[in-house]
Amino acid sequence: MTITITAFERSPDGGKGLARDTRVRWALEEVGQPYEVRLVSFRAMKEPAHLAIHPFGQIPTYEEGGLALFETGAIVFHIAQRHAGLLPDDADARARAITWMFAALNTVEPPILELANARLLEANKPWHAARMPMVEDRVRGRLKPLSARLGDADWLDGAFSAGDLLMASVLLRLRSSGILNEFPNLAAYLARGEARPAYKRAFDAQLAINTGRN
Ligand SMILES: N[C@@H](CCC(=O)N[C@@H](CS)C(=O)NCC(=O)O)C(=O)O
Repeated sequence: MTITITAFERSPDGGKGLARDTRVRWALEEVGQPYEVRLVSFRAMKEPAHLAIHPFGQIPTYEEGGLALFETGAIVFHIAQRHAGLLPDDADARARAITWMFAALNTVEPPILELANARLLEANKPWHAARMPMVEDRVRGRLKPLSARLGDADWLDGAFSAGDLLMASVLLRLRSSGILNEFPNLAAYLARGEARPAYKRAFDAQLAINTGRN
């Protein structure tokens, strides 16, 4: 059955791989599943045809036969459950990997998004400079324990899993802030994720669209 995902017709990041279709592409590449991409404009995302699949009018979505999903966490989880390569077979190890998926999206990503929004949308507000240290410290408050837990391991819990895929995807958004460099083991962890051939394929595919080279 053909898998079709949606992505921005033109991503606001110009192809840095921060749009969340990259996470879904990465998961599909890791498990070796071919997929098609339907590009959507900002306007089309808010129109009934897209809202029928994604109630919040966003990307990415995932369609396979009669199944339509939204939310990258749910999509990556679905891919990881259906295909070998992203979740361990052992039940306890699998539960721990799923825990890291939730930790990435529920615990680590929110302050990182807050920082991104503060930098992008609030830079001209009179209170911006006073607020930034607080927002950055909230990010450090998550990175410090994450860094301590990772230690000198390659991945968060044994072999690379969907938990690492989502955690690395979340950390990517910090690159331009420099904060990640305060935690060298996390910077190296992200670099390991980006060095995976599946990530490179996913990144290149979205870059090709965003630079008009597809
Ligand atoms: N929690 C959602 C967030 C989806 C999301 O924020 N998508 C962004 C692109 S990365 C989007 O579509 N933004 C446009 C909009 O919200 O209008 C997920 O993980 O899939």
